[in-house]
Amino acid sequence: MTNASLNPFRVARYLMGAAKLDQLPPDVGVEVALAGRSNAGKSTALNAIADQKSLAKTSKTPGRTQLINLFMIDDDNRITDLPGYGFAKVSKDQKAQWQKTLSRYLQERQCLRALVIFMDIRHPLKETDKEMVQWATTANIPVHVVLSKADKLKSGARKTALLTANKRLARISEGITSQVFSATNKLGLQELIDRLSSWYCFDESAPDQSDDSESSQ
Ligand SMILES: Nc1nc2c(ncn2[C@@H]2O[C@H](COP(=O)(O)OP(=O)(O)O)[C@@H](O)[C@H]2O)c(=O)[nH]1
Ligand SMILES: [Mg+2]
Repeated sequence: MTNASLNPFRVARYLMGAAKLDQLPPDVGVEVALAGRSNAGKSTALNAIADQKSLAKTSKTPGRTQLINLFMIDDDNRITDLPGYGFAKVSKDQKAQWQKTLSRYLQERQCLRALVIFMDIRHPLKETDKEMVQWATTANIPVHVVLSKADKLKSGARKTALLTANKRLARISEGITSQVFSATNKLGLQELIDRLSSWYCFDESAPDQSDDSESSQ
């Protein structure tokens, strides 16, 4: 009856920003984390997934956030927006500290179900991207790679880019999935929503509101 059953992410809302791991909400339920270099199109993608204009702040100035931003889908399911890596205008010390936090998050967060890594389709698998993939696979976290801004390439070049990326990913680890995506023309949006949905535990039968009506009479 609700639109949420078509796109469960429509009800997503901002929960909090955490500068440190101990500020994260209790380690229960399911989290899927979004990662990528600054400017890869992660925030824009999140807005497209949630069908909201400004759920995640999109910015043309890369490297601002150093917070782990959490979005709540329902009581049990969250999306984690990891700070963009690559361009961050921070000191070496801050960078090293941040890498430590990130790798600890991947290794220790029990509710982390999967990692989605956004890469500009025109230049995927930069050194930092490969590092992310490696950390996640070492920690046994499934990785899904999103080749973003696919509208920037023609259909043939898009296919080639996907094939090439898949070959390179297969050399890092087996089982990594990937897709092309464009927030501009919604290419691959449903594929991404379906992929995310497969990791979450959406309880279709029970209302998640904490009211005491058990079911409709
Ligand atoms: N052409 C195109 N540009 C995009 C797309 N997604 C994001 N952008 C642009 O890329 C820039 C960075 O996007 P943003 O979502 O803030 O990247 P983030 O740093 O990864 O969160 C912005 O100027 C967006 O408008 C897309 O699908 N196609
Ligand atoms: Mg962003």
